[in-house]
Amino acid sequence: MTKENTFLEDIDLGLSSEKKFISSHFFYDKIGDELFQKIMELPEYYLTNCELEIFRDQSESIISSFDIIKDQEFELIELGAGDGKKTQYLLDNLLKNGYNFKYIPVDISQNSLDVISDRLVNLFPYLTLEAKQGEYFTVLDELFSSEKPKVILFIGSNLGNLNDEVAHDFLNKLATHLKPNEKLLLGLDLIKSREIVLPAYNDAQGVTREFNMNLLKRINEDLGANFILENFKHQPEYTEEGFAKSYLVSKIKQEVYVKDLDKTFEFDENEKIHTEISRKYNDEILNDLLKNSSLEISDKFLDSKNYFADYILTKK
Ligand code: AVI
Repeated sequence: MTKENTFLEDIDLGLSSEKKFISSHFFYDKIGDELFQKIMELPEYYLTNCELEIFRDQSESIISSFDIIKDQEFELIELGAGDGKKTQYLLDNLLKNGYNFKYIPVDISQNSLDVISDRLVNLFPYLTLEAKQGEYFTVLDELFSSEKPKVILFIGSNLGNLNDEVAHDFLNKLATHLKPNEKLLLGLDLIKSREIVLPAYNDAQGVTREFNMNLLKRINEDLGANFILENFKHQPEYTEEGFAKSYLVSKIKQEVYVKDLDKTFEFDENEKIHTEISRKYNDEILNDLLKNSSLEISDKFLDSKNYFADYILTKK
């Protein structure tokens, strides 16, 4: 099945459903990638700076928690290439301390991998880097055929974009790839007050609004739909149990035609399309997700405001 077919089928499913939804992984086309880069630089989007601070100030302790023997060659696998700005602190420290490792960023987007590879190879001429393009688990299946010890990085609270059931399955699947005592470094945004969380998803410059609206633009452009963007608004919500959710809300009663489906979808006034979940966590929630898995929390690194945590999970 091609990517376009999946998009078409998923949009059909989501817009036909009683509670309308569009999967957040469709945010990330070229424009979406650029908007997300901008989001990460917004003053309200505290997640990036908090995790950056953890990596900047605590890389040495993080590396100790990996429990790696210095001379033994190991592979540091990062799921989701990002821009490398946080990981670079870890790489710098590993190189300075003479660790023998290969850094393997994994991403579905070859473009993202090219950008991060160029940046890091320029910064660290002695870094051994081998980028791998593909779906996480396809690449992991391939990588785990080698016997070398591994550490997996999954940072940026990317797990939070999955609902708890899917996140539980995802962690379980990751665990099956690790050998006893190998580590997963998992970066998670923590539960905190709505006064802090909501602005992160509703910034004053309107970048997050544009990011959310870009979904409708994509459906118009890729599937020949006639969404009128002005007829929808961006609406983030937050529940104290730690669920930040984003919606696109229809301002009026209206119909939208999707040419590639030859189908018309009706929207009531104030009807919502759910577009994203950004889960916030604490130890209890994470332990629940790890129930019946072979991973356990062995360490935790916090930023100075206690907003964000990088957990070290060890394979039992
Ligand atoms: C990629 N992910 C962790 C971001 C988040 O915070 O859920 C995506 C995002 N959506 C709106 N702003 C940022």
